[in-house]
Amino acid sequence: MTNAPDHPMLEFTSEIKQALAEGKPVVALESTIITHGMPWPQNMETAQAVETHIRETGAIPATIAIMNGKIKIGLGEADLTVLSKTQDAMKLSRADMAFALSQNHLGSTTVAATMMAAELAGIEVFATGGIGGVHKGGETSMDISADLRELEKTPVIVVCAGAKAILDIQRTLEVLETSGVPVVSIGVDEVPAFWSRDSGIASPLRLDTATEVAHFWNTRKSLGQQGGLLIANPVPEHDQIQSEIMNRYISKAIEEANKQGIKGKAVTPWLLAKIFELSDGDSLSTNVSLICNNARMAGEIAVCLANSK
Ligand code: PSU
Ligand code: MN
Repeated sequence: MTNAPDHPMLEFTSEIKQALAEGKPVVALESTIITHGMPWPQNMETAQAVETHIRETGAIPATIAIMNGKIKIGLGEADLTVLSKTQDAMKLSRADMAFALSQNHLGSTTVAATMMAAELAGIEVFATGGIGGVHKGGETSMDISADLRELEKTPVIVVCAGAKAILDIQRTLEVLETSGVPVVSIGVDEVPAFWSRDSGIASPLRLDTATEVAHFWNTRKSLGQQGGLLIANPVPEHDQIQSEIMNRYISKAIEEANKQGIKGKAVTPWLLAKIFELSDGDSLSTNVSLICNNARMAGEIAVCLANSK
């Protein structure tokens, strides 16, 4: 049974509050993908489509953002429109979520900040597109996403489509292994690479069904283990972009980012926008497909967990 959460900074929709109090399945969703990951109007359409996919599994979607000094758990259409249209939202991670709350600044949550909010709210399952990780060249730039540290400490199941191929996937896996974070690919032996199903890198673990994931999670918890679980769910075959094609766009985008001196938080959104441009929008349709696919998987896992309680 999930605890009914009562943190003063959390603001729930009544549907989600009731669902959590009754132990019904709820899936958290991030909002950086809305403010920094996709252009208007596809960002809003995708956010709504993702919620519909979750509902179809029997779970309830909870999109998370920082608005009016509160951590909003569940956004209505008006909130979603504000977030989708604004150019002014802060991209928030562990380092700055409390800053945005204290300054009353509009902010979207990355994987790290969404995990923090989900834990506070008592939500165990979270669907996203891709996590942040070790950037290519990260061994010298030290650009390693706070998402990885968050996975180490925060007990949430994160369903993604693997590490984005703009990252150094091997080093990202090494950091996760050191941190004790299990990486489980669904139905495939290789870690999927976001836009492509194959990365050439063997997955540390593989499971085939949501039921098995729920059972693994419950087993981990019964051992008292802390931290998160990363589920890597490959993009549906008919929507993937072959890795050879993708890698060409990625190399070009990274070269240009280095030339322009793009640094810090700006790197991931900048690369995504550049790749969108280079691929003539194909990267965006693939992104939409994989997020919807992850939403369904996360919904199924949340339903299995609720049934196991
Ligand atoms: N994947 C996408 N679009 C995004 C992100 C990931 O397809 O917008 C976001 C997620 O919110 C992730 C963040 O947590 O990028 C990672 O940013 P950074 O590398 O700066 O930690
Ligand atoms: Mn970074």
